[in-house]
Amino acid sequence: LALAPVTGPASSVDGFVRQFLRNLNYERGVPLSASTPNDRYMAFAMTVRDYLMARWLEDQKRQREAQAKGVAYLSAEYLLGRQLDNNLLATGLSEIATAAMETCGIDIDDLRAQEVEPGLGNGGLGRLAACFIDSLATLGVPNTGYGIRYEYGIFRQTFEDGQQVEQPDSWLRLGSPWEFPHPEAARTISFGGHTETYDDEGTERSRWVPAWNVLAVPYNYMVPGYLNGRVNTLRLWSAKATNSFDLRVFNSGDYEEAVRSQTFAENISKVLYPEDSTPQGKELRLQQQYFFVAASIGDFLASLPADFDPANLPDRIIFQLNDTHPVIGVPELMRVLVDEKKMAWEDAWGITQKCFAYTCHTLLPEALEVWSVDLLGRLLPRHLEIIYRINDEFLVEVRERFGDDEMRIRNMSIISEFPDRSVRMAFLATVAGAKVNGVAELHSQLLREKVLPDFNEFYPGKFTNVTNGVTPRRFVRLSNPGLSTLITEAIGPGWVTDLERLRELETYAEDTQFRDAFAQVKAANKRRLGDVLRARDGVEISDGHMLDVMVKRLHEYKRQMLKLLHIVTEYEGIVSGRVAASDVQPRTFVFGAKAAPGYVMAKRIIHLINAVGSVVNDDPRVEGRLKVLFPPNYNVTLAERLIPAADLSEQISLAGKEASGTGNMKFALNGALTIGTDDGANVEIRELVGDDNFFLFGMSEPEVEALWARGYKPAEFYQADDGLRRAMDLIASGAFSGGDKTVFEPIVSNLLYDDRFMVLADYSSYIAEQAKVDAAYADQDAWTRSAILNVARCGFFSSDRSMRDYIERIWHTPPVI
Ligand code: DL6
Repeated sequence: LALAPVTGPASSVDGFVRQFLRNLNYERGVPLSASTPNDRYMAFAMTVRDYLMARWLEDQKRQREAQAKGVAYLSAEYLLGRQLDNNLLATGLSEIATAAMETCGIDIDDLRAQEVEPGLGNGGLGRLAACFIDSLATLGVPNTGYGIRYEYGIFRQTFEDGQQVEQPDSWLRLGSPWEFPHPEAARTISFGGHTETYDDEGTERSRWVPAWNVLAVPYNYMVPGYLNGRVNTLRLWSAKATNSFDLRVFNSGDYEEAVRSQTFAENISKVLYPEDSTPQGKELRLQQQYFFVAASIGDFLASLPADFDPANLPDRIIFQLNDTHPVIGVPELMRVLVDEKKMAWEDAWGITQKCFAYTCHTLLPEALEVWSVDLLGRLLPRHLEIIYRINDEFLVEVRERFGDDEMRIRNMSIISEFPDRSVRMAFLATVAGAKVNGVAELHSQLLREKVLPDFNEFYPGKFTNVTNGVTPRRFVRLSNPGLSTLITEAIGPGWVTDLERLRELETYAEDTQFRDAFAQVKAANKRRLGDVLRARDGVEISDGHMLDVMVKRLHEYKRQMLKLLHIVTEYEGIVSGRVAASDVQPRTFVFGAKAAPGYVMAKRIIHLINAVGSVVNDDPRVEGRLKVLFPPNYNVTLAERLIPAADLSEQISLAGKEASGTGNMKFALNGALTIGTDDGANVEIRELVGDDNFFLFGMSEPEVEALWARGYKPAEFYQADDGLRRAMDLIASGAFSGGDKTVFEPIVSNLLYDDRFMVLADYSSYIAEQAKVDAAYADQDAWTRSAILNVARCGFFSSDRSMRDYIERIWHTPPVI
């Protein structure tokens, strides 16, 4: 079928206005005079969309015709952030759109404020996926991002008495203008039942006889490249019941029973990562994983011509596994090839091993997913059989190579026997993947040497590194317009797609005028943040304060506690009278963090941050020189305001625990200096910006290991450091809990007697380095120079570069011209 001719609304203010009013009248059914803010936002977004439509259709056609190899990025999370500005930027329409809205008497900022961000991710992993698909579109590489259209994204965080309360995030309540549902293209996804063998003209074959199924309905989203006319697709699946309700039961009056199957099916895409501390939650999560992966693989296969030879699959697709969540795709592809396409097992396995690659995003053993054999067998019996066979054959190879080294075989088996028989998804991904990568140099090294050393030995060349990156479009060009203009005036606009060109700024670091202008941009960004926080949370940012920011998920390994001990130390110094308030460098400490709903210690730490904040902020002895802010519900939208305003970026995880970090890159690219450990991508940031422009503290990973080996006793560090003792004692005394010593006692005891993440061991080094930060900040001009050098030297951390690395080292998917 021929596509409609490539046309779109006229790229003029008039053309935009006409299309906007058309959308308002014909799509929303209202005249401008009677429209609500949501009507206007929806019509505006649809208008921007209209400008992308022709390109999107064109790109789909081009990709189909080119039959080029593409990337199917399989990710359970996409933390997209707001779409409106990004899409305006990609089309180059900002000025026209602003003028058009002015013509209509509408303030474009009011429209922006209407957009609810789709928070379909928890943190770094989901945001990385969103950066990657942006970069692939910008590079012109054919890509479909596949995931789940959660009806409720990451919870909305509020605080009650300083404690986290989770509210549902109903991001779809007012509709989303960016999605295109295709119920006609729904796929049936099966679960449960049993397997059987049958005779297929003399060959014994297996088949799966499922017990129940659901529909996976695709919702397409545009993923525009930056000013290149390219638009890729993000396809998110929503679960629907195959039978929406039982009319017979309904008519008999049992309304609940009549819609039971619908409720059950739709639960699958209801909410991002439901609590997995209950068996029910775990099962739902596995259902989610299989649901989106089976739909995505089926979707891709269905897009191929009817006579396509599956032997050629590796020439057409690479399925990138974003962590272990989509790994059930491996036995799914095997099932399709062997049971449905009737391929020989060996051929199917050869193909599968070329079609998948696996990215690991963690170093925490507890974050490497395992599924109990019981559960997997109940939900996906055929897949379990396939996994067993993959494992059997793999272990035969291991024996051939290493002999009957039973310990090693047990260590490498995809099926673990302890504590319960279960499937180690990271092992399955490693055995099946053409490549396995970590997300920063140090992480990849630790993955090879510590997490999967036997596999690294067994598969020479399979392991590689691709250091993460962030999209410069969203995280500099859009979020920091002041800095963007300054950079563009200095070196031209090319940096937006070629971030290494920021190097050209190095010489400007020596230019007084440029430094002044840079400092002014930072000051303006702080004022802008002040406006946001005042309107959002009713809090103020004080003039002349250093903005010291720690934003990331709340996890003990990330060590928000260490930051808090620094704040308490500063506070204790003042209230004890040992330090004059007037001698303290004024600082505003900003936290942003959500804790997993079931993570009790993380929630306690949130409570303590808020408690310390209320005491410190209200204590007149502090003379307003220390301030703690913890705006609730940290999300991409807030990050875009917070990061450009920051002076100091806190990246203080225990060395060897943070896989990479991406916030660290965003801060450095926006001219914040980092105080950090030698962990994750901090290592690479420090190497690039230079020791003089980075505040390094704490143990290195080998030092951490050595301390564990010696036997870590946190109480010894407590005893040995007066400052630490005073800070901990102050918390233990009930000073932040109205005199009640019990409230934060579990935190104090945990630090003293367990301290898995060695907060106390790194305390003194952290405090000493913070003193250097204070001293450095006192020389504003030198600080600005360092900040400029951070920007100039961090071009490496563009997700465009990450994508090029994936293409070169793993995918081999050139752009389609
Ligand atoms: O690779 C993206 C991001 C890293 O920057 C963080 O260091 C890492 O913690 C995060 N990992 C996860 C996955 N957790 N698990 N499994 O969110 O990935």
